[in-house]
Amino acid sequence: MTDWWRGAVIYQVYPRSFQDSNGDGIGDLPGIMRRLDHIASLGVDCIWLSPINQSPQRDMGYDVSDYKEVDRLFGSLEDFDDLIKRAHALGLKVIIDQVLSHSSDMHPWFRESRLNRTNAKADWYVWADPRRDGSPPNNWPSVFGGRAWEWNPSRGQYYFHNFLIEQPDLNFHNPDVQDAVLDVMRFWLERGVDGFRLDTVNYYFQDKLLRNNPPARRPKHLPYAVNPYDMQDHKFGKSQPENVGFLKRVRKLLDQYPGTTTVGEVGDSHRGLQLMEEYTSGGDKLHMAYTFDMLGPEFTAEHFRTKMAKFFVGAPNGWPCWSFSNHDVNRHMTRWAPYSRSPADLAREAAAMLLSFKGSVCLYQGEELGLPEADILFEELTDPPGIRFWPEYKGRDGARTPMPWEEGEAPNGFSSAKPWLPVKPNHSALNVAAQNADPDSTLSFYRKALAFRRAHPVFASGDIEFLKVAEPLLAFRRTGTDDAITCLFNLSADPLTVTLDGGEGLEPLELSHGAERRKSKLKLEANGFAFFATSEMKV
Ligand code: TEU
Ligand code: CA
Repeated sequence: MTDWWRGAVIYQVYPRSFQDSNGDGIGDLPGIMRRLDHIASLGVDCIWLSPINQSPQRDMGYDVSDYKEVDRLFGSLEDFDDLIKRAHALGLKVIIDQVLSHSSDMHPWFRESRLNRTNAKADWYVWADPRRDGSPPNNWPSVFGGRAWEWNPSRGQYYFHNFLIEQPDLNFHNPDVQDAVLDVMRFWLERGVDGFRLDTVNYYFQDKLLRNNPPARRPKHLPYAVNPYDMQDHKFGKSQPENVGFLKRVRKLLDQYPGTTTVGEVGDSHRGLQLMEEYTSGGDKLHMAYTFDMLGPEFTAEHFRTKMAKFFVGAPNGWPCWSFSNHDVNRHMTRWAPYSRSPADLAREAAAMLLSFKGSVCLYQGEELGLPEADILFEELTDPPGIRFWPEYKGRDGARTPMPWEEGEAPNGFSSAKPWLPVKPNHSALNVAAQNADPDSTLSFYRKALAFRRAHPVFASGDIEFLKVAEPLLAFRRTGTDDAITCLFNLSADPLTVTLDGGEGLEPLELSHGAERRKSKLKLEANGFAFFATSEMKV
C-alpha cells in the first residue's frame, strides 16, 4: 500500500479556477467538494491541490504568508478537513502544494527579518551586502525578469528572490529554517494529507559564496525567449548539493506517515536529469521527480523516446512523474496543434500516450476536456511575468481560466459572478455537461483510457522498451511478469501504414483508435494509435 504512488495518476486542481461556491468569481474548497464526483468519475488515484495557504496572491498563492492557514478566498481549515474526508471516502488521495523555497514578503518571518541585522529571524532569508559601488552582490537574475536582488534600506542590504520581489527566498543553510518548514509539513501530515507536491524543490539552497553564474552553455528558447534569465547557467542560484541532505530530512518525516508521498518539481535546464537521479534514488529522499521534459513544443517520437529512455538510464533507481500540461505552460492542445488536423484526434492521442508511459502521471484540470490555451487579452491579464514580457511572452493565465461545467454561456456554471479570468467561447463549447452526454467526447475517452490503464497493471508497474522505428511512429513495449502490451502511435497528421512482424491474428485492443489491421499491415490514421496484447511484435 505504501507504493500506491508508483504509476499513479494525479489530477491537478487549480483551486482558483475549479468551482466557485460563494459568488466572488474565484474557485474555492467548497466548490472543489461540489465537483469531487467529477474527479472520482475519471478514475484517477490522487488529487494535487495547487496552493491554498494564506497568501497576498501576488503569484496566485505561490507566495505564502501563513503556511498553517487556508486563505479566506478558498475557505477554512474546516473546509480543508472536510475535503480530505470526502476525497478519501471516494478513494482519492490528496496531496497539496508546499511552496517552501520562498515565502511571501508579507509573512511574519520576513517582516521581522527585514527590520535589522540582529533580530531573531535576521538570518532566515538570503541577505547580502552591496558591492562597493552599491550594486547587488552578484549577477543572478529573477526567473520572472529583472535582477534577483532587492534593496532593503533598513538593513542596508539586498535580499534574494528567485521569483517576484514579493517572494523572498528562505535561507535553507539555517537549520532553524529547515526545522520550521518541516514543522509546516508535519502540520499538514497530521491533518491527513497523503503527501506533497514540492514547489521548486531544487531552489531551496543558494551558493554560500554567492558566486556569479556563468553564461548558459546553450541558451534556452522557451518559454522565455525574451527573458535574460535564459542566458545564464544557474549554477549558483539554485540546485546546490546541500539540498540532498535536506531532502533526506523531509523523507525521514514522511516515513513516519506510511503511505505518504512527495513529488518534487525539478526545474533545471542544465542539470535536471542529474538532479532527478540524486533526489529520487535510494528511497531516502524524494519519491518522485516532476519533470519539465514534456511541457515544451516538441511532439516527435524521438523527443518522447529520448526523454523517457534518458530518465530510466540516467536515473535507474528514480521515479518520474510526467505531464503534458500544468498551470505554468501553454496547454498541450495548443502547443501541439501543428501535429494534427483535428483537436479531438490530438486530445485522444495525447491522453493515450501519456497514460501508457512508464512513470506516474499528472493530468491538469481541463485537459480531460481537450481545452486549448485560452486567448487572454492584455487587459484581462493578471500574471506578473505575462504583464512584464507581453507580447513576446503572454504569461500563464491562458492555462488558468475557469473550468466550463455546464451547457450554455460563460462562465458555464463556474460562478454566479464574473470570474477572475474569463471563460472563452471555445471553452464554453467544451463544457463538462455536453461531454458527459457524448460517448465519443474527449472526456469519455479519458475515462476509457484511465480504465484501460487500471485494467492492465503493466502500465503502472511494467518495464518500457522502445522499438527502433522511424518518425513519425512512436513504438514501445510495456512488459510485466505476466502481461505485455505493444503500443504504437502515429504522431502526425497524415495516415501511415506499417508492417507488423509477430502477434499474428491479434486485433488492436479496444482503446486503440484510427487503427486497422489487415494481415501484416497496420494502417494508422492521422494521430491514430494501436495497442496489442503481446511482447512478440516487431514493426
Ligand atoms: O514554478 C517553477 C518554475 O520553474 C516556473 O518558473 C516556470 O518555469 C514558469 O512558471 C514558466 O513556465 C513554480 C510554480 O509552478 C509556479 O506557478 C510559481 O510561479 C513558481 O514556482 C514560483 O513559486
Ligand atoms: Ca469563491
